[in-house]
Formats: sequence, structure tokens, C-alpha cells
Amino acid sequence: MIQITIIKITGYGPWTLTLGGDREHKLQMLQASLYREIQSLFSEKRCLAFPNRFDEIFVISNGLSVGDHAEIQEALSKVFDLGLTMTIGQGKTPLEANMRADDARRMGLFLDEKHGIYGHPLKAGDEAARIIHMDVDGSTSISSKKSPYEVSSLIVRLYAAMSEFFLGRDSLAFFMGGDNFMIIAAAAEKEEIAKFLELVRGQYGISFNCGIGTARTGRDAAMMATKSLDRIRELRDAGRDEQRILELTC
Ligand SMILES: Nc1nc2c(ncn2[C@@H]2O[C@H](COP(=O)(O)OP(=O)(O)OP(=O)(O)O)[C@@H](O)[C@H]2O)c(=O)[nH]1
Ligand SMILES: [Mg+2]
Repeated sequence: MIQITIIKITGYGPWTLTLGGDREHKLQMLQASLYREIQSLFSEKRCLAFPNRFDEIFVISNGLSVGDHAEIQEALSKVFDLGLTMTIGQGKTPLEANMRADDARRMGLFLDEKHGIYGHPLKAGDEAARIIHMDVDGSTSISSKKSPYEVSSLIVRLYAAMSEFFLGRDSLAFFMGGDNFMIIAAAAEKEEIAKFLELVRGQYGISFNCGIGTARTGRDAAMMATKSLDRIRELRDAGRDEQRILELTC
């Protein structure tokens, strides 16, 4: 089972209009500082936040109670004037957890109304997070042959292909910056990942390296995935192995 919390700014659209036309720079600064604060508060509790759309942030919140969420809401309300809601979903897969979170919000099911926290009643249990950290192999040499914006365009197309492929497998892909992606995965079957690698190699001529990590919390799963990815690089650079997909276990 995995637990996902979706954080959203309330009444953002109408509020942005009150800032007048000269507002874009203010919104960009607000969104960046909101993400920073959310990542900081959740990562202290071994969770990991994912940049989704800038006004909506996903968090793997395994192990966090409603009270823990309320504590974070209190801290955020001290920093931001804007209202935020959180909705918590649990599911067998990341896609299901995201759907459960969404339907609790739509049904107006509060776990803590005072703090704007929605969700179905939480079950404590066998929580686990699985993350696939994907990184383009040799993006520096690709970048040296293309202009910066052409590289960005390629990254967006890779992201779209990844999102579609993994959504079909109940998993959620996020762009993390540079040439890095993380997938909150329902499963980490190497044959399925290999299928995706074949697809992008055929379509875009790009190779990915994929580190897999599984742990109770989001932050630990990401750490294991990144360690696996770094190990792939070490093996490659030592000329020892041409492994593209690796899972290290703790
Ligand atoms: N989000 C995130 N970004 C990273 C990480 N490591 C590197 N980056 C970013 O990725 C960019 C590309 O770096 P690399 O992937 O090391 O470069 P590369 O040429 O593709 O080298 P290889 O991946 O080893 O083949 C860097 O400029 C950083 O922006 C990471 O762990 N997480
Ligand atoms: Mg790379």
C-alpha cells in the first residue's frame, strides 16, 4: 500500500487576478517558495514531494498521520497568506492512491476540517514506496550537439512518452530537473521498464539508465533508487557492465 498527499492552493485563480496584469514574476516566486517549503517540511518526516503542476504538489506521505499533516499545515500557514488544502489517498497502486485522494476531496470528506485536510479514514499498515529514478545516458554529449531549447523540447517529449507508458501501468512519472525523472511505480518489473527503454531508443535514439529503490518511506525509496542509478554509472565508467536497469536493496 502507498499513501499519497496532494496539496493544492485554494482559490488561486481568482486571487491571481487581484494582483493585476504585472503579476507573473510574483506568481513564479510564490510557487517556487511554496515548493521549497513543502519539500522541506515533508522531507523532515522522510516523505518526498514531487513537482507536479506548480499550484499542485504530490507527496509520498507513507507513515504520516492526519496529525502530522495538520502540523505541516500550521507551519505553512505561518509562511503563506494563501490557503492550501491537502487530500490524502491510500491505494494498492500510486494511481489508485491518487484517485482515492481526489474522490475524497470531491466528496468533501474531511479528516480534519479545521486544517483543510481531506481523505478517507486512514489505515495503518504495510506501506511501501517504489521509485524508479531515470536519467538520460550521456545527456551532456546530446546537449553539446543541440541548442538549449532543442534539448528542452526533447526532454518534454520524453516526459510525455514516459507519463503515458507508466500511467498505463498505474504509475506516476515526474520530471525532476535536468535529465532526471522519477516514477512512483506500482511495480518494478524489469521487463516492463526494458520495454519502455526500447520504445524511446527506437523513437528518439535516447538511452536511459534506471535505478530502482523500494523502502517504507518516499525519501528512502528515492535514496535507494538514486544509489542504484549511481552504481550503474560506476559500472559503466569502469567498463565492467552495460547494465541499464538496477535495483539495490538495503
Ligand atoms: N533531479 C536531479 N537532477 C540531477 C541529479 N544528478 C544530476 N542531475 C541533473 O542532471 C543534469 C545532467 O547530469 P548527468 O546526468 O550527470 O549528465 P550526463 O552527461 O547525462 O551523464 P550520465 O547520466 O552519467 O550519462 C545535471 O546538470 C543536473 O542538472 C539527481 O540525482 N537528481
Ligand atoms: Mg544523465
